[in-house]
Amino acid sequence: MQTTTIKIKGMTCMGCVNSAEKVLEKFTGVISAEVSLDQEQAVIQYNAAKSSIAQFKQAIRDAGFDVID
Ligand code: 9UX
Repeated sequence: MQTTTIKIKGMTCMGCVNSAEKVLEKFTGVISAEVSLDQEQAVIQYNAAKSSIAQFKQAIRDAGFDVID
């Protein structure tokens, strides 16, 4: 299992946080996704054999938020 932190901009309320968590938790490889509004980031525990950081970033962008690389 791996852990990654992705920096996210553009979340303004807890609804945004829930949306971001939901898109991340859809990936079969994601074990847990904790998104913080204050810290503007997602901490994701995942199985790198099943999903990738690039997929997570794309999903967050598709949900309407900005990812800082
Ligand atoms: Mo809050 Mo965010 O009303 O996508 S849900 S701004």
